[in-house]
Parts: sequence; C-alpha cells; structure tokens
Amino acid sequence: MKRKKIVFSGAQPTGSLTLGNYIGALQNWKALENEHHCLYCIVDLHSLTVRQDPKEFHGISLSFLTQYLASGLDPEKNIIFFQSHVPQHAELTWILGCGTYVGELNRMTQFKDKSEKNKDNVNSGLFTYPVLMAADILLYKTDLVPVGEDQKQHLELTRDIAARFNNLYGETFSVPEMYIPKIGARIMSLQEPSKKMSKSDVNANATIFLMDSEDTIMKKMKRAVTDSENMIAYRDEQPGIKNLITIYSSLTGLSIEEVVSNYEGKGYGAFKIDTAEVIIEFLRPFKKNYKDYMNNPDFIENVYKKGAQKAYGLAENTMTLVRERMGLVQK
Ligand code: AQP
Repeated sequence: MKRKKIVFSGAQPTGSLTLGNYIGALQNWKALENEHHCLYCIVDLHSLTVRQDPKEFHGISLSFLTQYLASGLDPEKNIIFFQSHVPQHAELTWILGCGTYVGELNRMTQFKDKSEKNKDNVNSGLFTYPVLMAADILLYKTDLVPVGEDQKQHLELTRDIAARFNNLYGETFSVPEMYIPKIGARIMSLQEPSKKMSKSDVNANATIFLMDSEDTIMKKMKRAVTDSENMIAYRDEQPGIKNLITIYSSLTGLSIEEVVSNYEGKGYGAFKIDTAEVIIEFLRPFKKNYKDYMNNPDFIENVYKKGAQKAYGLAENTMTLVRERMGLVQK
C-alpha cells in the first residue's frame, strides 16, 4: 500500500491571522487533512525574531491555536502543536545551520525586507530564520508544504539543505515539495495591491484579519484601492480589482471566469460590497467556532499537549537518525 504523504506547515503567532494567511495556507491545510498525515504548528520560536511583549505574546499564541481549530482543522486528524514544545526543532536548526552558507542566507529577500522594517533589531535569529524553517519541515520527513508564494525562496533553500545533507551523510531527509493554491497564493494589500497582504502592515486598512468585525470588513473593502478603468477584469494592469476577484473566487469556489462574467457591466462599488459580504458570510462560522473554543480552555490545552507528544515522538525518530549519521555519540 502506498504510504500517506506527510504534510507540515505553520504560521507565526504575531498580530492576528489574515485573509491572506487563510487563502494562501490554512484553506489548503484543511483540504489535505483526510488523505495525508498532517502536522500544523504554531511556529512561536519564529515570532521571537521580532521583539514581543511576553504577556501579549502568550495570549496571541493561544489565540492562533484556537483560530486553527476555528478554521475547521480537526485535532483528531491533524497533529496541532507549538514549535517551542518540541525542542528538536532548535537542535536540528543548529545542525543544519552548520551546513548552510552565509551567502545563501544573504540572498533571502524576507531577511532584507524584515531588516528594513526592524532597523533597531536586526538580530541573528532574523538572519537564520530560514534554517529554523528548514528544520521544522525536515524534522518530520515532510513531503508537502502548503504555503503561500512568499515562502517559495525559503522552501527552495530547505530543499537545497536537505539534498546537501543527504549527499554528505546518506539518505536522511525527504526533499519536500511546495504546495500552493492555484488561485490565491499571494493575496495582496487592499491599499497597495503591488504588495502582499501582511499581518504587520502599518496601514490597518490594508489587511483583513479573520477576527475583524463585520463593520470593519465592510469599511476596509469599501476603501480598497482599485483603478480608473471601471471594468471588472482579471488582469495584471488592474491589480486591485484582480485581488478582489481572487478573494471572491477563493472563498466561494466560483471560477475566476464565473465571477468576472457575473459582474460584467457592474460598477466597482457594488462589487466591493458583495465581496465584503462574501468575506463576512465566510467568517461567520469561523467566529462562532472561535468563541466556543475560547470558552473551553481545557480542550485547547489537551489539543496542544497531545499534539506536542505525538510530534515529539516523530521528531526524536528523525533526530536519532541524524545524530547517528553525523557520528554524535547516542545518549
Ligand atoms: N498575502 C498572502 N497571500 C497568501 N499567503 C500568505 N501567507 C502570508 N501572507 C500571505 C502565508 O500564510 C502562511 C503563514 O504566514 P506566516 O505567519 O509564517 O508569516 P508571513 O508569511 O510572514 O505572513 P505575514 O502575514 O506577512 O506576517 P508578518 O507581517 O508578521 O511578516 C505562510 O504559508 C505564508 O506563505
């Protein structure tokens, strides 16, 4: 019998999950849960590359786990856990870091962007972030990584790191494939549609958060930047409208062509309001689930403790092999 493929992905708990995170990543996570062995992680160690307020960070981390569940991920089918609960992530990061060149890390565009945004705290964690991401993925012999397009460069580096290790020390890691949605791999900012929608955008109108109120969503959508063509078309010359069509299509399951043809001859105003309503409808069950889970902290604790226990076992199997391959004396 063919073995089920292993899937790993995660989001860093900073701010709040965005519609971009959902369409680019979480939507696929749910779609993969029946046919694959899936591990979905709250990558809290990654968040530490930016200074966090400890009290707030604790709450955000638990809220992220709750949002994973509220988005429909089944804790019986998936391993859902905090990265910091499985210390092998940090151990493998060190080992892989010793096989990753400074030149490779220097080429990472996210490092350049984030250094620019956090000029007063360009720390070494920010620089080695992609090695921690490689460790997250390789630790579980992952085959598929469902992520947004922005993670392409990091995933290519992960593949290089895995292949290099396998060549030097013998077959140890699976070389993972990236799994991106056909539509929605890069949801753009509502205010600057040439930039990706991001949790940390300073302009609050640029991003829809899954936890935004209905009023806020309607206001942000009405203010979304479009163009002066006044024609609903899916083309690069109209990036704002193209982005809204992508969102509409991703959340309703209608094809791009169907959305465009349904709005032929209609104005931007009506289309923005309808897209806002699609988002609001889509988020209604999510918000209800979130509230229900938040009222049940024991359940949440049970999910992440069980998740960490399972992940620990799998991670230790890989680390035993890695230590052996490298000639480290076994415990
Ligand atoms: N705009 C986006 N469109 C599609 N996918 C996206 N992802 C992020 N933004 C978009 C995907 O969401 C997953 C989790 O992302 P992350 O938490 O690891 O952080 P990120 O990629 O750095 O996302 P942000 O929102 O831009 O966070 P900040 O502002 O903190 O840097 C990933 O699979 C990502 O591809």
